[in-house]
Amino acid sequence: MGDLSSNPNSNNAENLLNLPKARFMDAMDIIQWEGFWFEPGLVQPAMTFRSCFQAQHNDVVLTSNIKTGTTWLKSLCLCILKNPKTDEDYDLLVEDNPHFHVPTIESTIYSTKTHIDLYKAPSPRLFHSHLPYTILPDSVKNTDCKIVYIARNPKDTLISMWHFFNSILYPDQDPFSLEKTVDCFLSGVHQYGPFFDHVLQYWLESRKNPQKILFLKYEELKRDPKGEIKKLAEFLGKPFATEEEIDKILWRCSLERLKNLKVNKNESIVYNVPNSLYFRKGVVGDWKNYLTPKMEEKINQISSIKLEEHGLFL
Ligand code: PAP
Repeated sequence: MGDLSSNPNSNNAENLLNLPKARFMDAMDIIQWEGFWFEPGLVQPAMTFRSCFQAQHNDVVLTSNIKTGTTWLKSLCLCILKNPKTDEDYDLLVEDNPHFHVPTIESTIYSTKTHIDLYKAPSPRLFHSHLPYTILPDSVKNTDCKIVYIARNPKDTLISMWHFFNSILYPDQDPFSLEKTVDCFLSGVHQYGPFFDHVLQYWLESRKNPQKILFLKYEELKRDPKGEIKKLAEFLGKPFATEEEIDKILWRCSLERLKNLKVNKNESIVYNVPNSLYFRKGVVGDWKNYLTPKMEEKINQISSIKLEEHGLFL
């Protein structure tokens, strides 16, 4: 696809300067584009992706907001689509972190390693984006390629974000308070926010076109991993032949196993954070250990207006 940070459209650089800006938790600038907030460095690559990417009919596009189970989804799809069945012992996850094998398109500018040229990648091409549905390239929406979205309940997503932001602080930076993180999350002024609009867009599109978009929930994957991964494999056109295959993939992609692989320890890096930071607790309901009743109530209010009214319970 060429250099995502380059400017294929002379209007883009000018447009960038005119976009609304805000401070994200007093720590960094973020830019609003098409109703969503982004780290400044990601806007140009996202614009280029949107205007230049040509999807192929058998591409698989994984999508998600941040901290909703992306690493898990990438691992599962990698095993389903890319691990050759002829070699049972071959395991791509041992070779590198799932974020290396399945690039997040708009973030590849931060990559510390050379990524596979997506246009030349063997079919089916598998990649990921955190971009909202409305910003995806037209060719992704209008070809037969498949989209898989993973959603997670807002309270656990928020707690996961909070831990993540606090694990990448500069040496002299004060930790982010939970109060401030909750305010930020609810105002929508955070990376790929507003969270609720992001989820809702994919949810509504998946209901309109379930053959095209599979909407998965992190909590359902935890509750019924076998049932959900069967659904995923069938959607991807690679149904499992045996129960053993399912068990093997679930084990290979489990948090405990991935967390302890050499490639995810020892400060190895694919993007600009250590691989180990993608793996924390992976517990449903961890928010109960942190949120006050008042914070919980505020989040519930927005969830009920934004999501539950559309039949989406997270
Ligand atoms: P990203 O947006 O940076 O890619 P993402 O993978 O979407 O992060 O989310 C990270 C969360 O998924 C973490 O949740 P926690 O903070 O509540 O613990 C992480 O622990 C969890 N996670 C990562 N890998 C797995 C996995 N294989 N199985 C289950 N949960 C996982």
